[in-house]
Amino acid sequence: MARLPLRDAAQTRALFEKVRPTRVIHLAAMVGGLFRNIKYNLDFWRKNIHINDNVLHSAFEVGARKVVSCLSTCIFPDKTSYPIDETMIHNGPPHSSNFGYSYAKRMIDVQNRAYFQQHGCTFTAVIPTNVFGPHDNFSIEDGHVLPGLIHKVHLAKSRGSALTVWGTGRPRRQFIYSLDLARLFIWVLREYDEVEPIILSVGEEDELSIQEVAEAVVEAMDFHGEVTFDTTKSDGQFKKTASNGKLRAYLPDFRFTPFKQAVQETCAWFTDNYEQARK
Ligand code: GFB
Repeated sequence: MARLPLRDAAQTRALFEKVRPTRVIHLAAMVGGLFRNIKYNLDFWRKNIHINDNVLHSAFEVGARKVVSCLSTCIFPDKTSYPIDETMIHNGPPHSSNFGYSYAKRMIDVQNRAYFQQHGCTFTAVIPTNVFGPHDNFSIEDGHVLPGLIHKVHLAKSRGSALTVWGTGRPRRQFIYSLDLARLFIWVLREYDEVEPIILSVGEEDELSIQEVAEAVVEAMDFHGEVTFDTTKSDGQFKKTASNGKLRAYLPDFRFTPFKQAVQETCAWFTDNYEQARK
């Protein structure tokens, strides 16, 4: 995967001048799981603000017809009613663990509205829940919970040691398989014409506890060792239950890959590609 100099305005502009895209899917970001966010709020804020402004403004300057950027359900207010929907992004402070990332991502929505107001641009954003799948970042320290647990189980199996799940296992999350998310991105790019963002999520009823997620990984990896919980580690936000009502109004028949199947496929990919996997 090529690394592009998107933190630099001139180099980003030069890239867009060269390619002159008519449609842009903007995924570039500094990202990480809970524990990376806790450590680097300043870097998450600065890097993402620079990347987002450079990408959006370069797209505008070369006349791109559409830009679809990527937000996240972790940017929603921490203290809120549930389920959370697209109208609630700016209703209160995000969880303190990832305020740098969250405010930087919220500003994409502000910027999209401003491009529409001043120039009539169709720059929009999607709001996925926790994404996982093949080619993820399986780093234990920096990555998200699902790839982190897959890597930990792999190591526990090879060392004959216990699996340690961080936190209490009680927080709840909705997960989306990266292949499902990719299909939905293409739909948004082609068919979704609102500037208002749209949540891309499985239903509220499909939300899982971290303990249930660990159990799914243990089963998929055929792990028979001990499972412990390190409650000295942060739980992060307890939950961020999102409504997929808007998505369902557009796409009532979209079928998400069943969670256990998606976990199986991701575990198999990691095991088969252990040497090359990002970790
Ligand atoms: O995916 P994750 O790191 O991020 O999940 P968030 C964190 C939850 O999983 C916490 C528990 O409740 C952790 O205590 N957990 C258990 C683990 N074991 C592990 C492990 O081995 N690794 C990790 N990482 N967690 C992120 C945001 O929040 O959500 C980001 O910080 C991002 O900004 C992402 O947007 C989608 O869901 O808590």
